[in-house]
Amino acid sequence: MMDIHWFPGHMTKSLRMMSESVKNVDLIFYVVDARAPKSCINPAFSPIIENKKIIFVLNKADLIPDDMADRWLKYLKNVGNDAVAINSTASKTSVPLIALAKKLCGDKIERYKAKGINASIRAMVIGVPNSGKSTLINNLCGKASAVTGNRAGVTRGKQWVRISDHFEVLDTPGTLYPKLSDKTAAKRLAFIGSIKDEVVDKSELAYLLIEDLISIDPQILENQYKIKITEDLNLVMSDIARSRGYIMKGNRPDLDRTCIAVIDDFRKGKLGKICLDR
Ligand SMILES: Nc1nc2c(ncn2[C@@H]2O[C@H](COP(=O)(O)OP(=O)(O)OP(=O)(O)O)[C@@H](O)[C@H]2O)c(=O)[nH]1
Ligand SMILES: [Mg+2]
Repeated sequence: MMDIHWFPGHMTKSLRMMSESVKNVDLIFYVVDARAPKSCINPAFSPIIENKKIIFVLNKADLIPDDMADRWLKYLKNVGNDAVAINSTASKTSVPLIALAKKLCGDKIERYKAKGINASIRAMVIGVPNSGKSTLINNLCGKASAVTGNRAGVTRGKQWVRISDHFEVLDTPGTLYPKLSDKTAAKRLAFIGSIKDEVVDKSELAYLLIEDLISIDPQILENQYKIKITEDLNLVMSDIARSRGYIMKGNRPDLDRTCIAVIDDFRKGKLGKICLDR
């Protein structure tokens, strides 16, 4: 099974920073990637955020089937959380999130107003790397205030961004588990780009990905690459290589290139709307 070597020291520091920041906020936007919501829920966050108001943001909902988004929202609500599904890349989609935040924390504004003070609701955005925290912030404020990018570790430090007269949001660097002992979560976090590509073996990752996809529905790969799924994953990968025309000298399939392409296709949503965590 794939071993992921990364930098737990760095993540321990992020968690420490997070526990400091939590003291100064009224509310937490807990951003999870809709393609793997369960894997994005970081057990290391729990002790830090207990006693805080939390809204789960099922982000990248455009990349999964609508019924899966509904089921995840229902699940998160059933276990006692507020939750909304959004596509942060489409403008103004965070309007319901702002309304919900005001509903949960609006009394603060009123309390301060009564004392003649102009207060703001302060929310903090947390989540694993690449889940779309900074994109959500830009959506909330309606302009590109935070730097975004389709890889882990784009945001390096925390940054307060003003959304409106009575609303401020804190962007934070993505935070992973201090120990990724949950292997299923680890591989799925790697599929969705939450773990730096430099620390995973992309070939191994691609085989794990096609295995996962086949177990969800063999048609995902069959339809996209016009191949027939068999038990033999090497054969499946060779067929994908041929289908994409990745052939080397001597008519050999270029498997390295194919592995990178499959991961890329999945990340770009070219394999269709897929939720890995059921
Ligand atoms: N399709 C889709 N893509 C999204 C959505 N939200 C963010 N993205 C993309 O996901 C990638 C990562 O977004 P960021 O906002 O940089 O993610 P982050 O959580 O701030 O990442 P770190 O700062 O590295 O922790 C970017 O390529 C975004 O365009 C969404 O709702 N739907
Ligand atoms: Mg960011």
